[in-house]
Amino acid sequence: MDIMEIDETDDSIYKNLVTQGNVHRGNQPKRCVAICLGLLCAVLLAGNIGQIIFYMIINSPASADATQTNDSVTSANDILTTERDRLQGSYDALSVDKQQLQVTLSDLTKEKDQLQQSYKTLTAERDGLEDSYRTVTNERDRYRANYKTLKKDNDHLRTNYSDMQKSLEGLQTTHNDLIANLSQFQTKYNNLQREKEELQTLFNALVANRDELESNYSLLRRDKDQLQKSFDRLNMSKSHTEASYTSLWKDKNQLQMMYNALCKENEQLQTEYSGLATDRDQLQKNIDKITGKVRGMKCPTRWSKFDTSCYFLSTAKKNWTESRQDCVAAGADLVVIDSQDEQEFVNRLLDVNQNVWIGLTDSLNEGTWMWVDGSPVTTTYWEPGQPNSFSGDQDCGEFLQSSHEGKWNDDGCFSKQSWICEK
Ligand SMILES: [Ca+2]
Ligand SMILES: [Ca+2]
Ligand SMILES: [Ca+2]
Repeated sequence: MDIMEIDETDDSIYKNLVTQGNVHRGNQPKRCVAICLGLLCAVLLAGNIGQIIFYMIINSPASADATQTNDSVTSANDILTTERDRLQGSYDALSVDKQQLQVTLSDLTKEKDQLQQSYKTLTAERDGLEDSYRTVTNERDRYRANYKTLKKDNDHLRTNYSDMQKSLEGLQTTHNDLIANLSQFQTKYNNLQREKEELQTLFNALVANRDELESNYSLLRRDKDQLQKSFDRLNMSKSHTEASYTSLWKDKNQLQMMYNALCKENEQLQTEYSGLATDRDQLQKNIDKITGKVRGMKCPTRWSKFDTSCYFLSTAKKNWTESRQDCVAAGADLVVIDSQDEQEFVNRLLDVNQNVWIGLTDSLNEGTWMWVDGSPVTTTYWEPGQPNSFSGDQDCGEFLQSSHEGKWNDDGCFSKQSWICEK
């Protein structure tokens, strides 16, 4: 039940009260009028009866005889007596009714007074109710105004409620997401806890390192002062270097020009190299053919065949120079050993612990060993501790036979011993 229903109910109660008061006030005069009308009807009825009797006496026949007159008078007297008795009865009845009506009138007067008193009371109550009605009406208007305000507030609250409902649903979704994230965060928290313990261990180690670094810092501080001095010196050097840099920049430009010239020359050489490579390939083919033929050729008597060369082991003994001259006289030269297989072949030619000259010397440039054909010495088989240029006079190479592959030694070129030629 809302406020409007309260207002309407109060209104109807007031109207009923007013209507009932009016009804009570209206019934009192009606009852008095009814009683007066009843008394008037009774008086008229008595008048009519008297007139009827009078005309009946006047209109009776006069020529009748005395008997008839006496009979008529007797009859009229009887009728009148009867009528009188009846009227007397009616009168008595009316007197009784009158008394009753007077009693009733008295009662009605009392009742009227009571009703009058009630009317005054009801009027006062009505005035009070009217005041209350106005008060209630004012309150109703105030309540209506409040109701409108509350209705607006209610609509506003409903709108807010809808928004809050949506927000709640969003918050519920967010809550579910947060629950899911919470488990992830819990896992991450555990991982972080474990990492924290590891970091704590590292931290302790770092604290120890920091203490050590602090002691090192003092040392570094001292070194830094020294370095600062060095830096000042280097700064001076830098100025000199910048001057040198300018000079080098000029040289660089010149070199760049030379480089460009060399590039052109290189391109020409590249072209020539391509031509030479072609010639080399052709020559290689020719060499392969000749090598095949040479491998098929036999060596002279007392010469030994190995690969494409023939080897001669002397029985005579001469110094290194004479030994080489003998080889040259035979169209050969002292042996040049340029492979592991050749090293082992030479070793097999010799008797046990036999030493022979080979085509190895550093007589032109002490310490720089060369083969007699001018090729550089790449792979060597020197005896451990050799070449030692013992007494400062050992410039020729000799081969020392051994159980495996043989070893080399530098010896005085004047020594007389066997040699091995190669051609
Ligand atoms: Ca050789
Ligand atoms: Ca030497
Ligand atoms: Ca030596």
